[in-house]
Amino acid sequence: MRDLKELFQEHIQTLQARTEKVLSHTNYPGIVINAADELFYYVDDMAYTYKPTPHFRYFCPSKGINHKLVIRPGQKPKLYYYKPSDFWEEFEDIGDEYWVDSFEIEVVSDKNLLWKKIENYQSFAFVGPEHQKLGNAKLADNPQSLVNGLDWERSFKTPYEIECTKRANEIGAKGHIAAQKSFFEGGSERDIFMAYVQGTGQLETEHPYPAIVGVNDKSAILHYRRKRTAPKNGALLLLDAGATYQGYASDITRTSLTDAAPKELHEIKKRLNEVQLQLCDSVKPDLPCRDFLYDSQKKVTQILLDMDILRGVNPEEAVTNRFTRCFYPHGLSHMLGIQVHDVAGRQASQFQDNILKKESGGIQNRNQRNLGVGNIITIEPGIYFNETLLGPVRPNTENFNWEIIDRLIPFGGMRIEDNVVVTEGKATNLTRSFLPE
Ligand SMILES: [Mn+2]
Repeated sequence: MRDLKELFQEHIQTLQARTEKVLSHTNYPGIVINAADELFYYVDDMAYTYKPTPHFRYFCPSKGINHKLVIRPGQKPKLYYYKPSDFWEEFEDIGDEYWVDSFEIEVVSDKNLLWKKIENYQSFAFVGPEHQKLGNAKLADNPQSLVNGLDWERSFKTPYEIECTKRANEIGAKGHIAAQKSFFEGGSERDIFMAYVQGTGQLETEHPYPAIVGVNDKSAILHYRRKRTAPKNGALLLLDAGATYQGYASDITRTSLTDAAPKELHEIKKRLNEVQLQLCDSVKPDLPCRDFLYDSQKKVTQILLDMDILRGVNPEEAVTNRFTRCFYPHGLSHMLGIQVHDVAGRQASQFQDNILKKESGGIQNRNQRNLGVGNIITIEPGIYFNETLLGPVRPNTENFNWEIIDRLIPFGGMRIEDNVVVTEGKATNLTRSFLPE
């Protein structure tokens, strides 16, 4: 395996070439990318957890605030590195990290001076927030076609980015293993979450999104955030939690069941796992994600039919009639990268805005494009028993088996999610090698 430095050097060369292509198409002489300042709570001197602008992070792994990056054809990227003299806060030295040699670096200790320097890049495109801080300088404020062009490129991951995502999966998997142990030992949602944090060795602020730790019925709330101290000794755990490596996210979901869970749930989990692995195996270049969602909806419906939870319809009808949506109410897949729901999933082509908006059975996938080599996507089918979704169809006693459904509602539901790289051959599953189950 090549080391990270070598991979990064190749990454930055690729990004330089990609950016030059976007610049020549959009007729800007260069780009200034702003990592952005901190944001503060209302009438407070406490700041939100800081994340640099993703466009900045794509080029530069530095986590610090206010840095600015200038990309021009034929020149090494120039990094204005913000480092004031301050005794309240630590502003880290650049150090000798693997990425430092790839930039021409100028350290600037004053924020206003930094903005003054940017004003010299007249007629460049400016990417990121805070364009208003530029005063009278004429830089184009986030021109849509240029941003689309860069976003599109960003959806094709370089070997460096794939390696970072792989490492983020390795870290996340350690967290999942520790969390599952806590669950099987009777831990509460809060105990399980603490075990996850400990297992990853990362602070919560370093995780890519707030972990979803749902025990029993709470597992059916898709973005459930509370971490309760009770109950303990749950029957079902849905854990959707990731980690990061140099800004790149993993996004992993596992569902665990104890013997106290109804036997139907054990069977559904076994079947859902088989379906999820089949879906991962069918990932390939040119696959239209909209059809892929439909395929997953039919496969999930088949499980519900085989288990006699749905009746008297075929899978196609169940999707169209929106019966499937009552159990599987979300998309199958999204792009994954620096952003957990990464960019360009709804772009039809490089310089077009997000225009792909097609539903399947009342559900829109975040990813609507045809897949391409280098895309990293999630595959995350689910089956839930949630009164909010099922209440409106209760009058239908012909197609829904309420005897089983009502027994399962107290246990919530399940989802299984892996991160997959599209390649020319068999897709690479970045999750299963670290977390087989
Ligand atoms: Mn996801």
